[in-house]
Amino acid sequence: MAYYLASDIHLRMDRPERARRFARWVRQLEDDASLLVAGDLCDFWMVARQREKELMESEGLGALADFRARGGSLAILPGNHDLWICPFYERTLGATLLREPYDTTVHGFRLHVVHGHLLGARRNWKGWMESREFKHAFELLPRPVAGLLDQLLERKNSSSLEADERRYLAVFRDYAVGLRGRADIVVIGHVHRAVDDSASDPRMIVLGGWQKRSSYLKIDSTGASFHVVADEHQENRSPAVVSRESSPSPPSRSTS
Ligand SMILES: [Mn+2]
Repeated sequence: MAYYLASDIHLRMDRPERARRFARWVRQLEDDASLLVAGDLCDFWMVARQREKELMESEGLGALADFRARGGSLAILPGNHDLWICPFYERTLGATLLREPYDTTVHGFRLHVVHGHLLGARRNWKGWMESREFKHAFELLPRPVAGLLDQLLERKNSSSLEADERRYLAVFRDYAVGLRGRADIVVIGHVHRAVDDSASDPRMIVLGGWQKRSSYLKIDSTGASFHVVADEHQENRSPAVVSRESSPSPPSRSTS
């Protein structure tokens, strides 16, 4: 049975193409597959501004509900954007909620999974954005004001992106090294750039965001492979698939 990990899909109603791409991917998962979403399935915008009964109009969440209905199992580890709607995930999608750090053994690989925002590279003002007060304040803002704030944050995020990513990745690598001997693969999200340090011990994989491409880790009896698929609509060319296979002989440990 195949086990998949993805994170940072950042579903939101005003990005239907992203939801459609995610839904297409979910629909081709095997009926008996397991999917772990390692945080930020839904964007804060969607969490704070959409009523709960509107959420299921998202094609991405609909595809997850169908996946559950045909036998798939779904686990969600909350990220900094979707912490607030975990009860909704549990109730509506039948998801199992996980707490980080989450350790599990899959097909002989010892996995250690965190979303990544709590590892110490975060700016203080971003921590405040995760407070209940901020969410309540954001819910009450008139739409044009909320839209403006959303744009400002997006611009701020992209202008400092390079430096932020470098800072986070350095922290992530230190964190992964600290797990040597206890984990075979350390899986992290939050930073939207996909990274596979396949030669390091433990192997560190940053799952990457779904804003412009799709990326996921697949683990089955043949090994662990990380896939990054470019979006043909955005890149305006046929999808390029990057796939790295890890050693086909995982350490002989109990499989769960
Ligand atoms: Mn995040």
